[in-house]
Amino acid sequence: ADRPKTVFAALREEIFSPTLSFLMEAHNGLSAKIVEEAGFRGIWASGLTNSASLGLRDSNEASWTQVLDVLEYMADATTLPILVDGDTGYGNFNNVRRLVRKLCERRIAGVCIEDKLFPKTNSFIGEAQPLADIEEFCGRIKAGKDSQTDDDFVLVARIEALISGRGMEEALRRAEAYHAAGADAVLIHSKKSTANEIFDFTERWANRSPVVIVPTMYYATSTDLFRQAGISTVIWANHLLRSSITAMRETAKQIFEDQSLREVEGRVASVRDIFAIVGNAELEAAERRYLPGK
Ligand code: SPV
Ligand code: MG
Repeated sequence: ADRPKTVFAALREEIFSPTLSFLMEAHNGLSAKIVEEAGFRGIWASGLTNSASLGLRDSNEASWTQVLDVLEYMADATTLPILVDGDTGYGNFNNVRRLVRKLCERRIAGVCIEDKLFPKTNSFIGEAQPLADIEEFCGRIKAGKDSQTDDDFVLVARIEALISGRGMEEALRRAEAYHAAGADAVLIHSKKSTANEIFDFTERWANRSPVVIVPTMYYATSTDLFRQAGISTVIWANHLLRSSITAMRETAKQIFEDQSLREVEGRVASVRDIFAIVGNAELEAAERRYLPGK
């Protein structure tokens, strides 16, 4: 009999399949459910939006175990595989080892670590952020891969060389080193408004390993061009948090001004909708089964 696919195998399939895959950002159990409801096949647990949803900056202000707690709610809330933004791995090789073991225990299907230093700063802040030494970062990758307790766990190595202004040769040198160290895929990041440097990279990298991208800044580039470039996976990195900020602001402003709910009722999700999303129907069925007199 076919055994159900694990979340680890599901993420590995998204990353290694020849068709373009999409991971949608989520930052808690509810947003994870909404990603699944929309039809996506995988989730990006963003560091930026997870931090922001806690009211914190994307600077490792939340501890890694606080992030892990959020991830546990997300994994419980969805059947989809989750690729977590593991920032720099929260330290050196030893921190990465413990992180990967704990992610595997909680059925988090993969981690992305970036070649910077702890505490990290968001890639879109400032210029020329310091990068990790290549050999030291390769140690983090090897340690992570050696620590996974499921064979299908995915480790993505994120290259910040283009963002930090080190150029294409440095980006390719790092991609090669991270691939050789055992990374399953590389994430090439860019903060340009066009995807030219991404396509230069993919052409020269020639799919020696799958390539993951985050087109937050080059959002106007057609998805068909990503497909043609042979990219494995696109991450829509922060758009559920951003849309919720817009919606929450509008609602808060309206209720504040009106001192009444009349205008907003009908424009916001109903209370019944909340019950449906979190699965109250299942609880009612369980009560009929387990609670006397129901
Ligand atoms: C995140 O979503 O936290 C990311 C992507 O790491 S970025 O904000 O583009 O660095
Ligand atoms: Mg991040």
